[in-house]
Amino acid sequence: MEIVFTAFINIQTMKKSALPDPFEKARLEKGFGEVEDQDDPVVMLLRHKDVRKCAHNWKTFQSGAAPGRIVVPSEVKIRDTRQIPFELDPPEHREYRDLLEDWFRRPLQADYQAQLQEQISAVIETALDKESVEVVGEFSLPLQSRALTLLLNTPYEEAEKWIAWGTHVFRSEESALDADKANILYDYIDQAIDKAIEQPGEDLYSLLLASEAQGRKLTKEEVKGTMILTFAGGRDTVINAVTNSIAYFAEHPASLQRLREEPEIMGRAVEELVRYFAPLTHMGRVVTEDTQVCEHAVKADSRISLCWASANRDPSVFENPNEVILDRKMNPHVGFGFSHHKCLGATHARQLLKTLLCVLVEKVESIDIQDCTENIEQWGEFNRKVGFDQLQVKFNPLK
Ligand code: EMZ
Repeated sequence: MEIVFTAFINIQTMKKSALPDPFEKARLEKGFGEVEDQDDPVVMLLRHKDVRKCAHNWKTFQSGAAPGRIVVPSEVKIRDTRQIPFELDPPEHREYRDLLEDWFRRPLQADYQAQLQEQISAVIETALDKESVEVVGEFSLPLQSRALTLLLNTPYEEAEKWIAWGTHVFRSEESALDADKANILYDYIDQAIDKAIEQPGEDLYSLLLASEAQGRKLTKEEVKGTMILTFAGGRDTVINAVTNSIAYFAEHPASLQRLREEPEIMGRAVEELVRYFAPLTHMGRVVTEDTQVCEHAVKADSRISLCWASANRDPSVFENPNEVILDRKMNPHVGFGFSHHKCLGATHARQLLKTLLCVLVEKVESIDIQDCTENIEQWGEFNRKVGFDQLQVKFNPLK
C-alpha cells in the first residue's frame, strides 16, 4: 500500500522537464545492463568508474571497428564511411584529431561569440513574437543549424537546407535507421566537397582538403567521414540540450532569476545541465579480447557501451544526482564523453548553451509549457527519456 502511495505522489510531483534516471537499480545491483540491437547485443556499463576506465582503455575496447558498429543502434547497415576521428583508435586517431583541434576551438574567439549571440538573439526575438512555439522544430533545430554554419564557416543561408532535414540525419519518423535519409546527407557532403575542390575557401571542407595525415593528403572519403561526424554528432544532441533547457527554465523560473542575479555561475550551470540532460545516452565500443566487465564475461568481437547518462547520476560521485544544482562545484560529468574520444564539438556546444542562457536571462521573463510529447529511448529493460518529440511553449518577454 505504501509503495503504491509513494509512486502516486511521484507521478503527481514529477515535472515535465524532469529526466528520470532509469538505470539506478541495475547500476547499484550489478553495474551493467544488456541490450539487444539488430542481433548484435550490447553490455551497457552503468557506473561512473567503469565507464571512465573502459573509455580510457582503447586497446581492449576499440572504436575503430566496422564503420557504424560502435553506434547504438548500430549504423553498419546504412553506412560504410568511417566517421573521423571518432571511429579511429590511437595512434591514427591522434593524428586526425590534431588536424581539427584548433579549428574546433574557434568558439572561444570574440567574433565567433558575437555572431552566435546575434543568431540566438534573433531566434529568441522571433519566439517572443508568437503565442505558441514548438521548441524542437521551430526553435532548437534552427538554432542548432544556424550555429553550425559558424562551426563550418559556411554561408548562413546553408542552414535552411539543414533545417529541412529534421532533427536526426539517420533517423526519420518512419524508421530508426533510414538509409534514404542518410543518402541526402551523403550527397550533400559529396557535392560540397567537390565545390571546395574547385573553389577552396575558408571553410572546414577546404581546411580538411588541404590537410595531411599519414604522410599524404586526406582522401575525399576521409574528408567526407569527418564532415558526416560534424553534421550528425552535434545535431540531435544539441537539439535535445536546447529543448531540455527551455523546459527546465519554464518549470524553474527561480533558476532563471538566479542566473540573472548571479551571471558568474553561468559556466557551472551549463556543465550541470549537460550532466543532468546527458544528451547522448551512450556510445559503444568493440571488445578486442575475451575479458570481464563488472565481473561479467564479455567475448572478443562483442560490444559494450559506455552509458554517459547513467554515469552522470552515479551517487558515489554526485551528491543528489537527480537534482539540478546550478552552481554544482565538483562536476566530473561525462556528458561529453571521456578520454581520447571526448567530444570535439564540446567547445561549440558549451558556448552555444552559455549564449542561450545569457540571452534568455536578458530577454525572457518566464516560459509557459502548453503541451509536450516525451522522447523516450528504449534500451532493453531501460526506458530513458532523452528529451521531447515536441514541446509547445509561450515565451513571455522581460519588461
Ligand atoms: C555518430 C554519433 C556521434 C552517429 C558523438 O556521436 O552521433 C549519432 O547521432 C550519429 O547517428 O553516426 O555521428
